[in-house]
Amino acid sequence: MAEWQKGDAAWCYINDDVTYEAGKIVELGEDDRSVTLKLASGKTLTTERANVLRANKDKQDGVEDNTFLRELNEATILHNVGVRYAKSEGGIYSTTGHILIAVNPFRQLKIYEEAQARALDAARALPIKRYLGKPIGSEPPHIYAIADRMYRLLLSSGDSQARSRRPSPRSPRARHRGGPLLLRCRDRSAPRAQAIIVSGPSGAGKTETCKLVLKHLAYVTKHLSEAGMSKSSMELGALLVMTNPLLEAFGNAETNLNRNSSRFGKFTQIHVSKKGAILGASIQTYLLEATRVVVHAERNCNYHIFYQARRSRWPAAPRAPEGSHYRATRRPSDANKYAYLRNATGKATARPGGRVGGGGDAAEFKDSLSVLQKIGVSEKLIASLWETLSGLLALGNITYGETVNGDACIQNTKALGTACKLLQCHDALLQQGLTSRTLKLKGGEMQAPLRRSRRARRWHVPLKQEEAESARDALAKAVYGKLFSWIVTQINTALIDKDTKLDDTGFLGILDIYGFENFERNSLEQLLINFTNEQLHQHFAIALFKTEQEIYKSEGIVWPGVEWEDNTACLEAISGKGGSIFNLLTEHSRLPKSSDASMTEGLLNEHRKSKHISPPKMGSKGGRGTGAGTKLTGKEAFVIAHFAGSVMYQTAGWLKKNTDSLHEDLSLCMSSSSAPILKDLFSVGSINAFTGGSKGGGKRAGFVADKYQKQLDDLMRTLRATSSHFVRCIKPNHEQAPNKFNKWLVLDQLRNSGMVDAVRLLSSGYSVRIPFTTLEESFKPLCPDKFKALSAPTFATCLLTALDLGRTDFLVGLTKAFFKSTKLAFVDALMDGTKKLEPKFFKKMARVLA
Ligand code: AD9
Ligand code: MG
Repeated sequence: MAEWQKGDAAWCYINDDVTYEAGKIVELGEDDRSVTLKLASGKTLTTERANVLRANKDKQDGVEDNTFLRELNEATILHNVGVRYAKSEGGIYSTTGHILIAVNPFRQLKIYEEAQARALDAARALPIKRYLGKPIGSEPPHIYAIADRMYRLLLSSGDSQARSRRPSPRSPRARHRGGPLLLRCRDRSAPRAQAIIVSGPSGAGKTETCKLVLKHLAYVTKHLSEAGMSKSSMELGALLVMTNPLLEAFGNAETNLNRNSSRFGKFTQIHVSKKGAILGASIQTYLLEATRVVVHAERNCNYHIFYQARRSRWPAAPRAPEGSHYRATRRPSDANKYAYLRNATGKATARPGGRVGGGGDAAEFKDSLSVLQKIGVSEKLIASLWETLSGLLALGNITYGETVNGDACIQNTKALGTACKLLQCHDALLQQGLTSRTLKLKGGEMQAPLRRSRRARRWHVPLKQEEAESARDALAKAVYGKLFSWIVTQINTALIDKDTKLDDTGFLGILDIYGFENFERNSLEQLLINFTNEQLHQHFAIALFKTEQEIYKSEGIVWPGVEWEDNTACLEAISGKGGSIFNLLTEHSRLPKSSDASMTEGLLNEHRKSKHISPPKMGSKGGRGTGAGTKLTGKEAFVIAHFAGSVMYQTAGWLKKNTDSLHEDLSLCMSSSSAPILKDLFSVGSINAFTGGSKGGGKRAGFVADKYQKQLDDLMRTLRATSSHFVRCIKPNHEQAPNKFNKWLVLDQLRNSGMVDAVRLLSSGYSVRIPFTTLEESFKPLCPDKFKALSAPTFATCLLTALDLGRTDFLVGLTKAFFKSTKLAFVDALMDGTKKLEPKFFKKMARVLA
């Protein structure tokens, strides 16, 4: 770090609310540890040097690529992103190297649609067309630029056809910035697969971003279709965009953080031919939040589909096979009538207009229905689907009382009757499954639950009220989880022609996955989510290293390499061999007499000396907030030091969650249903609600964490084989309001998304990159004529050596000079004209030239 000088511009960390405030150094403490600043607010403040970061000059405000900032640190990036956000619609985007930062505008922008763009000044408009075939950096940052780059890279790694789509020679603008040179040339070594990884917290705009990527793809493939394909590329592109509302109807819900929150992770793979046509696509989903079906918090809702369907006629006209029966009604049934639609306060959350941008529940119901019909689901199955959803609501209305023996008994038999009718199952079977469970004798075979066994090899053990309620809810969750997987399977079937061979084709992958979570209470779901983010962070780091290496390589420079804090040890602690969290969880889930507390104790014992797992601090009450929970001990919670910060996990209920078992009687009851969908979903070898695949697998395949780990392993293997592109979505405020930029919230996300680490990586090498053109514009007019004719690299070398920069302080590439950040102040002073070029300086230049 260069020494501070009086008059230096700086960002001073004030507190978590204000974050950084601009100022100027007015005094340097004699102890070498403090500085005094005059802040922009007029205040004078003495603080530790550790709280102060270097600032850029004003003229650098709002640059498109954060790496163009001569001072790269978290304060300058935060400031730059904020300035851009306030300045223009397109300013929601900026880049850091090849990473796109997208700040949610929370309003409709005119930068996406052709029609809207045309209405604007054509030169400033940003439709898809503007980005076609353009290298990154030649146009302002945009998601279309990343989508286009991805598509071009995929084609350029293909056959000779790709050559004709090579980007046009770079504009002066691109040359000025240096741009990503690797894009200029055809890259035969690039993988035949590209992936875009979109991350960010809930409501940051991940799903909208992914939809824009799809829209771009549908646009570019619109006119491409290959002879011999039974489904044209254009149809498939349109189908991909079109099926989104159906998937969102089943997998998205209103939460207090996002009115259209995706409650599952999604990886879409689009197979593309060498000529650029879409051959087929498939969607893999992860970790649907099934609990939401039975319980949701205040200001939250159940899945959209339940409300959409209330707008339809289906509850009143079940089993109607005609499409005409599914009309939207004007008077939906009252949501308050259904226990599963009421939130934790006991009332249904008001839903003024359905899903955001969806046109209201009635219109969305029609959309969902029309997608189901378009993807070829039969009327019989559609009717069965509505009935089943309706049956789940009826199931939720079943309430329990207690018999004289203290066992559970169903109170409202009317709800039970409705549920049986809609789920088309045997009344007595369902009633029995909801109030008791069959225990088998060792070696005995499970028999039809109602049949009395002469050999008495089984018992019906009555459930207590709480157990019965949880059996009812487990059934609703299992049915919904399977329904969701079934919907995904139907979409996938429509998106892929079974006769199309996809083995050797390249693909574009789009990953829309939950961001890092740290709540007041963090449970197993948060561990799985944060484990995903830990894996993705590692992938990000490796990919970033590679990109950085390529930038140097494209400039003809050997990359010096930098230090990076590796998170492998943390990943090992969670999922590695031996006593990792997942292994211990599996072990304790198998032991009949184990408990959450004994698992937690065992875990902390195993990791006594671990840097990554520790007991909760004495008296801690929860995650990052003050928390209202009870004090936690080493039997109820543990802490993991993640790359994005420490998270305390509370382990109550983990063993139950991990086994996720629907008791066998209820499973059998569903498989004996005459409803076409249920029969299918609960038959042997049916869809696995968790993974969407079919049942089966190794001996650990039954546990939730193991299944998820396996699913994630597959995903990571796929991602590692791609060339990955990263989009970091940022939520600028909690109120989901336009034009509101909460600096602390944004800074927190920049840190959690690894952007600050990325900046550190960029700035610890030769982070200051000045294009030759800038050096020439600034210095050539000041130099004697004989230097003006020099080529750009020679001029840069002479100039920088004459500036007394040491051999290791800078590197000269093909289009720009790379500097150590320590030399920035000196270079800046010269470029500002603060330092004069003396005649002796030109003598030095001449000596270098000689
Ligand atoms: V969650 O983790 O699924 O809860 P996401 O997916 O990150 O979340 P989403 O894409 O659903 O967030 O965006 C939330 C809302 O922000 C959308 O419903 C839009 O109203 C708004 N949004 C997001 N991106 C844009 C955009 N580029 N332009 C306009 C946007 N509005
Ligand atoms: Mg989403």
